[in-house]
Amino acid sequence: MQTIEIEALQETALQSIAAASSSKELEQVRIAVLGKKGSLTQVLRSMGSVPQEERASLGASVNTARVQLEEALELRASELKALEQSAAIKAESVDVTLPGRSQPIGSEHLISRLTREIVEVFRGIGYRVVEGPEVETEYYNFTALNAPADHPSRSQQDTFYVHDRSGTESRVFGESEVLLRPQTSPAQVRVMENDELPIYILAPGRVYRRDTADPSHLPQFTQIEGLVVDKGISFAHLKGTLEYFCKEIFGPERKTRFRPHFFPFTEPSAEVDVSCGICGGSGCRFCGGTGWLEILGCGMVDPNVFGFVDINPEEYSGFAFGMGVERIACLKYDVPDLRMLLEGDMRFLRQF
Ligand code: 2NM
Repeated sequence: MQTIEIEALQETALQSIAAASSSKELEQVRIAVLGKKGSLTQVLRSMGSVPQEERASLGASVNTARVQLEEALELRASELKALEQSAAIKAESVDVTLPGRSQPIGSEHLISRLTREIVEVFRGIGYRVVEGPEVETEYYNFTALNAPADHPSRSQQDTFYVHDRSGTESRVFGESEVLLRPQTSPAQVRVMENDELPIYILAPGRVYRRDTADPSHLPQFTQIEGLVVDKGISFAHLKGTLEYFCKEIFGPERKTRFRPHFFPFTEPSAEVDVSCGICGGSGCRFCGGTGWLEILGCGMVDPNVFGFVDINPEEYSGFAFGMGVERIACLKYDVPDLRMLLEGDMRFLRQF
């Protein structure tokens, strides 16, 4: 081994160090030169067999080569580390100038909110909420509510009956045909059958009627019915309760009036009107020139209904009422068409 060979080895190694394009490649160069079996390491190991007179100068050359290569390796390592770090940062970087993706925030629908508000008014005066099935039987929906066998609301024209798969036979449960409830009162009948007296309940929920959608009808809507059964309940309690409710929901400036009406399940019965919010009662197109808008039906529970649920009408009396929430929403917010509530047009819904 000659000094000149060591210098050549050193030169080749320096070139490899300069050419290494990654830390991994550089590490391989280091192992090839300075590792256990590296080229320079082998030279160092063979120093013992070098003749005495050459040993000092050859030793110095080998040492110089080792020191220089170590320095070159260290320098290149830090260069490559810096390059690799900035490449990694670039690869992971986020362009903060890009426009963000907006997350539209939903909100409670007008009908859900109004249902909740109406329920809150009655909870405030001691009513509790009950719910019942939307698929009902003719017994709970009509028979127990004193609707005669030939009452028009029982007909296929007015009520959705559930049929079998072939669509030819009515579905029957026990003795009774199965239908989509057109009112929530069957839930109240179940309460009168099962619960302790007195009863102060509110039954909100979805109901179904065979009507074509138009400005004042929907085939499916939200109804709220109320029922009180207690000792000594009179029509005065009914009037006071519903007048209080109207003031809470429509505001103290709106007036109410009761008109006699007929329902099979109440006697006497009445419809309640609230003064028109557009004209204030003088008459306009919104109220059909009458100054009044119809908002609910009500009455004293017919003793025949009590007969079906085994309540003694000599001991107890009660009143009941029912209203359509979509209709109340239109009258409260002066919306001319019930269908607007269901169209999902955000320009409309955002106003409430
Ligand atoms: C109405 C109008 C009048 C009503 C009656 C009953 C029950 F279960 F007690 F018989 N629940 N709801 C009732 C009375 C509903 O809706 C216009």
